[in-house]
Amino acid sequence: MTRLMHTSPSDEPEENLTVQPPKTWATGAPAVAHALQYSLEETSVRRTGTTLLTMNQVDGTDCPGCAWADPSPGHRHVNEYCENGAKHINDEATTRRITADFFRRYSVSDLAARSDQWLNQQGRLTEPVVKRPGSDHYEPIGWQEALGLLAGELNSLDSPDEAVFYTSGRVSNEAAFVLQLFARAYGTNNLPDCSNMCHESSGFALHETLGTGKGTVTLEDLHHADLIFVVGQNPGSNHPRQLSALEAAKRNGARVIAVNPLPEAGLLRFKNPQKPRGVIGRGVEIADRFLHIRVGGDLALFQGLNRLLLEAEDARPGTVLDHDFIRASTSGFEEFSRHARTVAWEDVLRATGLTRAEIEKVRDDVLASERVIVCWAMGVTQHKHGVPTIREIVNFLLLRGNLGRAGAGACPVRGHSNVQGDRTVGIWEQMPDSFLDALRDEFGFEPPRHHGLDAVNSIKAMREGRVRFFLGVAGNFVRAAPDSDVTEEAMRRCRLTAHISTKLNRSHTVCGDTALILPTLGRTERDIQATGEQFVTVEDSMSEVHTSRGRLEPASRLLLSEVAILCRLARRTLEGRTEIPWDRFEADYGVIRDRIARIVPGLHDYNRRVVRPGGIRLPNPVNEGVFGTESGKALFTRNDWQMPRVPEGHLLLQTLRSHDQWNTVPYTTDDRYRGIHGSRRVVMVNPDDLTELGLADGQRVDLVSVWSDDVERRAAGFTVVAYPSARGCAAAYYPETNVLVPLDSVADISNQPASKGVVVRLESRALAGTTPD
Ligand SMILES: Nc1nc2c(c(=O)[nH]1)N[C@H]1C(S)=C(S)[C@@H](COP(=O)(O)OP(=O)(O)OC[C@H]3O[C@@H](n4cnc5c(=O)[nH]c(N)nc54)[C@H](O)[C@@H]3O)O[C@H]1N2
Ligand SMILES: Nc1nc2c(c(=O)[nH]1)N[C@H]1C(S)=C(S)[C@@H](COP(=O)(O)OP(=O)(O)OC[C@H]3O[C@@H](n4cnc5c(=O)[nH]c(N)nc54)[C@H](O)[C@@H]3O)O[C@H]1N2
Ligand code: SF4
Ligand SMILES: [Mo]
Repeated sequence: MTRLMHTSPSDEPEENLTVQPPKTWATGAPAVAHALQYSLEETSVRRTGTTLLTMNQVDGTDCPGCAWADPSPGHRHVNEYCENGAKHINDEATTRRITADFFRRYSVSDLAARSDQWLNQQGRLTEPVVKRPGSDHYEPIGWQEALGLLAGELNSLDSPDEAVFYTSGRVSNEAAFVLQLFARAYGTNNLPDCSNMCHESSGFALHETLGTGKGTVTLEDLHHADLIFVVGQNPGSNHPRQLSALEAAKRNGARVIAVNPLPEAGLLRFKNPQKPRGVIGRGVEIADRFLHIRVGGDLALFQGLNRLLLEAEDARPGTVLDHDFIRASTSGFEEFSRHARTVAWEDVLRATGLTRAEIEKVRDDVLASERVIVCWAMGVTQHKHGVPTIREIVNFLLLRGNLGRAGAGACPVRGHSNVQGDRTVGIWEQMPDSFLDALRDEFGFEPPRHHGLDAVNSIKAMREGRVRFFLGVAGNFVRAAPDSDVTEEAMRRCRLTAHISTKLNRSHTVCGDTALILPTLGRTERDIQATGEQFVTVEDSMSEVHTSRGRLEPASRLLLSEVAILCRLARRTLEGRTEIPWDRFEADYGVIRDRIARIVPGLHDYNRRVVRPGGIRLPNPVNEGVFGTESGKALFTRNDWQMPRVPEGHLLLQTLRSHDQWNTVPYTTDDRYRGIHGSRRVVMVNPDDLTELGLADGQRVDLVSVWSDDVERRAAGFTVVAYPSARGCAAAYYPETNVLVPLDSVADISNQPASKGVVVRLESRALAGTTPD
């Protein structure tokens, strides 16, 4: 047996952990104080004022945090940000700097032994650096030479498909469009992105059933819904302003049902920091009903619920289902309903851990509601059966015509602030022919038509030597990806790895023969090009496209913007091979937007419309009653039973975010709402499971994942925390536990890593050393 034991570097002393009872409310006065404290540690008082006061305002800086939508211009607060948005923006606006001295002092091996948190804390990257073959140190390099190295490498590959270009959703529309244009003009669709690991399951399921990969609701819809499901989401930490929307909905009479294996603070009670009442009062109860579901149980829940709705219709024909809508606008109902009636209750109850009475109460809520919205995030998408689960959610919405009308619909809550926009402008390894045709017509070259590599397949291709060049823009690929050791080994096989980044992260320490770090402007910074000051544009989770303009002086005068780096790289690589005006793109981002306007439906007249207060709302055909599916109708689907099988003595582990991290970047070792302080190497387990497993609260264990290959994946040195997680389910933080997620453990159809459905056993540390290899 091969043993993969990833002791992801950790500088935390073990004895620092303290555990308090989880909080039952989120976002009150302590949250604001906490954000300001973090801001002041990272930056100066004046910088904090500049960044926070313009955040999410018309013509201000878009929050680089999550993709939650801003209220319409007349309804914004002076402080239109949350505690975590403030942390993200100040993490970028820090006054700490990494200079050439730093890389003389620390070798790549030294840096590889540091924790994610330490690497981030070193501050902003300030000049391009290179690690040359055979060396263990980065050293300064000029931009010209750096781009020459990249271009030379790209032009020496046997095929353009030996290169991959990864992006995260922090990238603006302008930079993303330039990157995909460059990749395709160069000859490849290898454009993996963070979305491959995030909402890919939503994209596939919604596309197939509704003909659009995007959510169908606006903030207004949320405010006017009667019933809102929040499934597999922790908005108190990850989309804090969603709580304001839920609060507004509740004021208008909505009920909220939270579905989660953990009783997350923000789902229970919310104190709105933007209102005096919110800071001092008891706050609003958010969830009227909390379903303490087992990890992976959501498909079963919605199947059970759909069955109950069909039976309610049988009992009172003509009163439950929206027959007109089903007849006129959907197909597949018969087959779906035949199958739904066969769902066995004992399976549903086992998979969900809920009682039938609980699910019947949800049915009653649904029957009492005209307008229903289902919100979901990673708790739903990151499962083997993520796609069928979302299809089943669509079935649920279709039954009562909860699509295409006000106050109702599907709301996949996106992660990165511009992850949705990047897809709109062409970052996807599988863009449809209509988009590629438009690129061809606009730019006069034939883009490759065969699909490119997504995140998981890129790793496989690197591992097999089929990919030898990796460029990452605005992310931390090796930490975000599953199977950390496998991914790192694959990355090290590349001839060249390069990253366009604002801050240091582990991906910079896992190098190909040659490695480059290309430092760039962040969103908070002034971006001045040949024609003057530039702004960029981004799209939020509700398809609103708006501007973002930085105000701060750049962290270093050697920084280039992402657009500038990519345009220069493209020009250098493709010299004379295309007519694409890279120079003009770099000088004036408006020229890029003019070209996007001619390619992306809905972004016509982009430059003029996007600067209006509130920007552009991209049309969603579903809301005009149009389903872009093959049949032109919304599709009911039949989803066969799929549940994770967990052998005796094992738990189903979900890997999740703490309150104090941005994806792969922990800011501190605290998770305030869950009451965990001083350590991230913890595993949360229900006390009854601990008793059954013969383990104790506070005990040291290794997490060992179980998969069908001969590899033992082990995350060593975790402390058990007794926690009210659903029975049979454990939770631990990402990215420390990514080593446990096998590269082959992916969602069916979407190929998204199944980061929330990892079968593990807990081995007490005393025994761990003696496990046979
Ligand atoms: N502060 C902060 N904000 C962020 C991020 C961040 O790292 N930090 N990341 C951004 C990004 S890229 C994303 S994608 C989003 C992620 O936002 P979330 O999806 O909220 O992120 P996770 O921490 O992965 O939390 C998953 C939630 O789903 C629950 N869950 C896990 N498994 C299941 C299940 O099987 N069923 C159900 N019903 N629930 C389950 C967990 O208990 C947890 O509450 O947040 C974005 N916003
Ligand atoms: N086990 C497990 N794995 C997961 C997940 C999980 O829940 N569990 N979640 C998945 C999800 S939803 C996602 S989205 C991915 C996230 O994966 P990524 O998006 O790849 O990771 P981030 O941590 O957001 O990337 C942080 C880095 O981005 C760079 N950066 C920040 N701002 C900028 C900028 O403005 N410009 C540039 N050029 N660089 C910038 C900084 O260098 C920083 O170190 O991880 C996925 N992986
Ligand atoms: S909810 Fe999201 S977008 Fe809004 S301020 Fe907070 S982190 Fe930023
Ligand atoms: Mo994400």
